Formats: sequence, structure tokens, C-alpha cells
Amino acid sequence: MDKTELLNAYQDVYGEEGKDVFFSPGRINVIGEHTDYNGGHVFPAAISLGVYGVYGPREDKKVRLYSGNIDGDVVEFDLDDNSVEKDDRFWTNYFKGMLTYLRQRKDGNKIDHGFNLYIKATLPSGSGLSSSAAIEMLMGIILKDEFYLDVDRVTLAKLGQKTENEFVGLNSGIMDQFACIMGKKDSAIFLDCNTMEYEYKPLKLGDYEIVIMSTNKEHTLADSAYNDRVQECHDALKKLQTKLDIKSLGEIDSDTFDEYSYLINDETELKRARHAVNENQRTLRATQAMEDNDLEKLGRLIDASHVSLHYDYEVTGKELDTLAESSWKQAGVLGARMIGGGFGGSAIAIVKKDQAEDFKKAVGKIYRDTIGYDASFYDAEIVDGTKKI
Ligand code: GAF
Repeated sequence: MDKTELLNAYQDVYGEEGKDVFFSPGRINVIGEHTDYNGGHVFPAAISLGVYGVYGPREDKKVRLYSGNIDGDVVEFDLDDNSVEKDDRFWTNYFKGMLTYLRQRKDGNKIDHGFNLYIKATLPSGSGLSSSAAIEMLMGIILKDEFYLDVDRVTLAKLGQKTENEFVGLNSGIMDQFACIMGKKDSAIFLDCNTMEYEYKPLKLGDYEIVIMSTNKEHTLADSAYNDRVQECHDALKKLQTKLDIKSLGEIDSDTFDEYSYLINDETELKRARHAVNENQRTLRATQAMEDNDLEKLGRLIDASHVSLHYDYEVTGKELDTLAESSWKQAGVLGARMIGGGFGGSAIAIVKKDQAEDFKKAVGKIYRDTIGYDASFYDAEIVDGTKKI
């Protein structure tokens, strides 16, 4: 989006000039789904679809937020009158949570005056591409830069997770916030969510590209069974811990899991844990396959991830299954799977560049015929994390 356009929009809303413009990307995830809160690995990348924010300081203590995507009013609250509390709008809480937790830190008192924000997203909300983490990290970087806060990016990612967990009530892991704020152009981030060690790996896909496909079925993770999945994995882990000295499912391989699976005397928990363990192993193998230039293998592992998310984790649904399964049948496709929390949202396919247009037409038609409305296909680049532009 054009910076001037954003500054003009800010001026229309607030009647004065904005100071700085920021961009916070959404993310895709090549592989490693529902592994983050299980102490496993993920392999996400920041994308050029995201959320823009124009900041302008105020002399008083008021914070004003306006979203250019929603036909609504300016949302206003005061820094000092304890009105920074959760409301029933889905988007403002991400700002409020970050503001609250940053103000609670040692140098949080540096946030001593109000500000206006104009927000415009190019990322559809509920699309499974991390619009919420993009907003959290946008707020984090804006406050860090404008108020000179002494806080590093990984800490901001953790505060974003805390916002989800404690302010919003979704027990999500760290992947989305980490990907949005730590993203690097043309690279994916291989992150061990157990140790928080990470490595950038250039996305070497040769003649192939990643096509992002949205089901256009909005998913609201807090309303979904996401928290149930977290709990089921936790319960399975507790049973394994009676014999194994582990802190997370990410610490064991598929063989060890198989050997000790007799401890999990509940079919649902068994399936959930099996996914978490196998998906983590698949993520390790997939990143290795990419390094070895074995793209066929990478593709097979991506397909296997979807199958496991369908049968064992049960988070796909008809829309995501239609996108993945119809992708598998197209020429020039290495692999396809749902990404993010599931229950709607988006999928990715790794498609031969010169066959991508035919691919979108064919999958788009099957989706419309099967589901009754259109899927959306997005062209996105892999970009750097949240920053001033
Ligand atoms: C959502 C969550 F926010 C992430 O933490 C992660 O668990 C993902 O679902 C599934 O891999 O995006």
C-alpha cells in the first residue's frame, strides 16, 4: 500500500498529519502445525500481506484507534483511567493487551502520553494468516520505536502470546507473533518452540512458488476447539510423564511415542498427541529435505501434514480439505496443506511457477462447485518482520 494514501487516510480521520507509518506482516507456515504449544518445531515465514499503522502522538492521555477496514467509529480510551480493558470488538483487544503489558514493564512509564492510530489491513481477518499477531506486533514495534522502550523483538513476540493467552483467552503458542516480528525476506524461520532457538533458512523452491489459498470461511480461534486441542495434548503429555522424563511432546520421536503410547488410555488424546509428535518429526525432515533440494519429499511431507491434521487433529473441515485435496490432483503441484489453527482460514500449495495460473483456475472451480462460494488466491512475497516504512 502507498504511504501517502495511508497518511491521507489518517488525516481524514484525525484532522491532522500523522507522524510515522509502520507495516506488520501476516505469516504462512510451510510445515509444523499445532506443534508450537507442544514444544515442537515450526517453519513459518512473514508475508507481504499484513497490517499498516499510521501513528500520531497526542498531548493528552487519550488513545484513539481507527480501522480503515471496518465501517465504525474511532475507538477511544484513556491511558490512566483503567479503561484499557477487554472489549467485545475483536480487533481492539490486540492493541489493548500489548499496551497493558508494555506499560507494566520497568520502563513502561515512558508511555506517558496518548496517541492516534490509523490501521489498514491488506490481510483479511480470520483468514488463518495471523492478522491478530500482525496487529499485536504492530502495536509492539510502534510503542517500542515511538517511546524508546528497551524491549527486544523476541520479548515483544512473547508479550503478543501473553495478549492472546491472558487478554483474549486463546491458549495459542508463539509461532505467529514470532513469524510476524522476526520475519526475514525470502527466508522461513526454523524455530524450536521448546528452546526458542531459531535459524533462518532461505526458501529454496527452485521453479516452484507458494500459492496462498483462503477458504473465505472465517475462523475465530477463541470460539473454536483450539483450546480443547491444547488441553487434550496437555492431558496426553501428563500420562506420558508418568514414565518419561519430558516437558513437552516435542521432546520425543515417533518411535518413543509409539512405545509409550499404551499410557494414553483415551482415543482422542492419543490421536492429538500422535499428530503433535509426528508433525514435529515431519518438520525436521521437511527442512532437511529442502536443504537437500529434495522438493518431492518436502511436498510429500506437506501433504502428510494435512492428512494428519485431518484424521488425528481433526481441525481441517470441508473447506480446507477441498482446497488441499483438489490441489493434490493438479499438474505441477508438489504438496498442499491447511495452515494455521484450522477450522477455516487458509491453505498453501507449492506449485510450479509456470502452472500457477492454471492451478488457481482449476482449484478455484472445484472449490466453488463443492462449497458454493469462491476461494481467494493471494500472491505474496516473503518479507522482513514488523517495521517502520
Ligand atoms: C494458530 C496459533 F495462533 C499458533 O500459535 C499455532 O498454534 C497455529 O494456530 C497452529 O499451528 O495460528
